[in-house]
Amino acid sequence: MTAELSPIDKAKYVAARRAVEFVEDGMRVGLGTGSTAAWMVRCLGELVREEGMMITGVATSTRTADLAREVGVTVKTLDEVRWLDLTIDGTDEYDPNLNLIKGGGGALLHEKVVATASDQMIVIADPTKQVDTLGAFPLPVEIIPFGWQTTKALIEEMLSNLDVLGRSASLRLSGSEPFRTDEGNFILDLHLRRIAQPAQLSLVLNQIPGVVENGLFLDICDVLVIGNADGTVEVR
Ligand code: ABF
Repeated sequence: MTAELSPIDKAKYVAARRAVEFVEDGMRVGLGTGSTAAWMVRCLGELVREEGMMITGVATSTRTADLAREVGVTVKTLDEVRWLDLTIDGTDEYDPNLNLIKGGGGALLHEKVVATASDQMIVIADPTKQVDTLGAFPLPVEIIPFGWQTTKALIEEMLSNLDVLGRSASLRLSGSEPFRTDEGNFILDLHLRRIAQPAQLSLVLNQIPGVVENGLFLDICDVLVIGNADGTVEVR
């Protein structure tokens, strides 16, 4: 599976390969979204096809569900499964406390619901995602389409009272149309550059009525698996 991989894909692959070692026969596993998580889904497919493991996956996006079925992993809904043994997902940023920014792929809401419904969350990443302080990656916030410009203005006003360096929000587009999440919502990307107090920001954002959820994953990640292009892996 690793022939002719670029260095970055090699790093993602080895992180995914190491993370699926946490998966045991019969487990219910939350399946993340993104290119790193896609490697993990392919690795799970190998466990099913080559080792006969029984794995039930709950996908965090339609594209992950499609890939999981394609590689032989049984896919069920969260309502069918109710609770998960573990979730394995990628990230856009991680800090030294294993706090994350997620949602660059647009699936943050399902990712947070699934991770929260899991005994354990394992995050797979490469070293390019590491930061000292969260915020260099624009923070995705899922909002309802109704009154989205008002919600955006409220968020920008709220940001002026918080300890962040940048204060602008942009509507994520897909071509010339607003990007739609799997729930039909919009995403605002907040350009903050440095988030000094992520817990406070997360709480304040989620109090705004038009906001559904934000991409700060705080105290949710239990294990971080970092893959390197030379094939080595670090587990924190
Ligand atoms: C998901 O996919 C996200 O929450 C994050 O936005 C993204 C990471 O993608 P990749 O692994 O392709 O960098 O995990």
